[in-house]
Amino acid sequence: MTAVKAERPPAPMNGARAESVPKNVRLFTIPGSHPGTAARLMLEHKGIEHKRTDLLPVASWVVLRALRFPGVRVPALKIDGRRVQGSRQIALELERLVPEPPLFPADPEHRAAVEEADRFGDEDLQQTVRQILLWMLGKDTGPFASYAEGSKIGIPIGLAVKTAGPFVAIDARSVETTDDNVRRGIAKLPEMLQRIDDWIAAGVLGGEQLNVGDFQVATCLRLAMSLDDLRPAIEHRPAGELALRVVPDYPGRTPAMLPPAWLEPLRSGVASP
Ligand SMILES: N[C@@H](CCC(=O)N[C@@H](CS)C(=O)NCC(=O)O)C(=O)O
Repeated sequence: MTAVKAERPPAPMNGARAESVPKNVRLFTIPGSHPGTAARLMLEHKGIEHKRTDLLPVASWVVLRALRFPGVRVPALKIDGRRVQGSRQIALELERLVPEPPLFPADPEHRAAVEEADRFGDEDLQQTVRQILLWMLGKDTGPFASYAEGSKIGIPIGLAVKTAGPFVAIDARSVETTDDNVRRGIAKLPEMLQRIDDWIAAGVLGGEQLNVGDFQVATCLRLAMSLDDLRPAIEHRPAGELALRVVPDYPGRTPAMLPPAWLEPLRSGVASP
């Protein structure tokens, strides 16, 4: 576990809000974690200066328990002494502590739609992309190094990659990464991408003012776009454009290795540039 440099908020805070802005904030994440990236972007959106600790998969379970977090998953946030875990819970807590700029729209109908996009990202899309990545890392841990770019994990990255096999296997099992689930997840992607495109067309996502749904969904898409097998089906459609807008830089790249038959359902879903 190694602390990395403090993340700088993008914009200065006005005097009125500065009083209530949390001061002692640390985000615990894992290199390449999509909800971890969502939590970081939400902190930046709120202008909350924070430090970040990058943990290695599975080793993170022990560290988070030792730090008295209730669960073992990242993102986990220590914020002025409180412990908040999970990307959706973190969003709600940030909104409570620092209401402006908002993560949730004020209009109730708009808010309900954004909350549904947030739920969809957290419960459906996140898991689908996680299982696909872990399946691929199970075949070859080499690409893990690229996701750790810019992270400080406390041991040389080459060593982490060499010893990653059993950890990836445990992690993959913990989220039910099986051939069947991965194949089914890929088959569901065209419908999921269409749902995101529809939200963008309806102004639920991709508006001028980014919201919690944008952060939740775009980070999943960016992780999916780091997979050479999936990127062509995403990058040229509104969902892909949103992902690049919300998360211009996302480390990591995994070469194509999924069985071509599993990718068949994506063929018809490839939007023309
Ligand atoms: N839906 C949860 C998911 C949390 C989750 O599963 N995080 C993964 C990283 S993306 C994790 O902690 N994995 C533990 C590990 O890899 O050891 C959220 O958004 O907070």
